[in-house]
Amino acid sequence: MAEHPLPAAQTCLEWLTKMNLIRRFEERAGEQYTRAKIGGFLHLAIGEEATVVGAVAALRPDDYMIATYRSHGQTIARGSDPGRVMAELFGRVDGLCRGRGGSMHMFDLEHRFMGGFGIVGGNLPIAAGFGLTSDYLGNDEVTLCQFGDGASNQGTFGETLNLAALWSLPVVFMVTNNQFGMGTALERHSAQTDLQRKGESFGVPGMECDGMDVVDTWKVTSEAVKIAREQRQPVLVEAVNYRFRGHSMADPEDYRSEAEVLEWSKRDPLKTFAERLIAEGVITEPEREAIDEQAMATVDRAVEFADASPAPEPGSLYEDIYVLGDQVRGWYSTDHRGAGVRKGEDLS
Ligand SMILES: Cc1ncc(C[n+]2csc(CCOP(=O)(O)OP(=O)(O)O)c2C)c(N)n1
Repeated sequence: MAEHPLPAAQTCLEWLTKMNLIRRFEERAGEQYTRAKIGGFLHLAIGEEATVVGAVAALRPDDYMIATYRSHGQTIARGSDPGRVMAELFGRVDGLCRGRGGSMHMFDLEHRFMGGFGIVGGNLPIAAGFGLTSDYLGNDEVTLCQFGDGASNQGTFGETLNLAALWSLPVVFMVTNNQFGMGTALERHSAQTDLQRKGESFGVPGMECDGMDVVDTWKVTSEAVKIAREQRQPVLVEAVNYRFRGHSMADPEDYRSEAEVLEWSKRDPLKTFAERLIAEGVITEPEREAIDEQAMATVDRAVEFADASPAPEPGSLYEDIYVLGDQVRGWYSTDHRGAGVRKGEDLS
């Protein structure tokens, strides 16, 4: 793929700073997980920072973004405070979702980051819903929906792309092809491995970007966003990248060789972008080091902030629940009258 000229120096600096912060944040999150500060699952996107930052750079602040359970970076890139993201990982009250969501369910309405989503492929129909909302309201906001290569095999993929094309919804679907769905390699789970083509039969045009190159990701995503915004046409973008860590923190990684990881790590998006900026005279080596130190200091503060934040009160467990005991009219809730199936009975 041809190398694009760099954008303005200020933009390059911004991207490098964000990618560096996300990398350090995730490394530290992994460390905190092993110290049992973080419960549940933790999916890191180390190696995928160019895809995250390049895609976010193509959006306006009033555009919507929705991603998967692997979305700490997206949240930070959209502008959420790293301290609040770390506090969410720790399950504390100052977390973005007051500690209710954890790693997989980041959410920040202020920055229009509409989640973090744990169900593989479950975020696609929701993205179509945002697109339909923009259409209904008659504005030109675009939705960017990121999901994995594995998710492109889900029924929701076809259902959503079909409706999005039929209803001309302004949604950019970005399939992040990090080569694996958990431990299953792309060629073992998808008949069509040229993922950008998967929307063709629905009338959704495809594009591909080098997800290890922040400039290419930004360029291609910007083009897709422009089409969605101006022509009301959904687009599918395949971002080809690689995750350097396991699927989640508990992954023996026996489905790939060390040599393969090593080969891809030569294209480490953070390292290659920093080296390019130095080679083209945008920054100096000491400046790069200063950016890294700044990132580590921000992450130190984020951990301190999360540590100092209290756990939610046990009594708050019943807050934000849609239906409570005496409002229940169905058989699907806990039945306080004891065991036994009473399907369809009215409990009142
Ligand atoms: C509907 C559903 N099925 C299965 C799972 C379990 N699961 C979690 S992640 C994952 C793999 C998804 O891979 P991919 O879409 O490529 O995303 P990646 O993890 O590589 O970012 C699976 C099968 C789930 N969360 N939801």
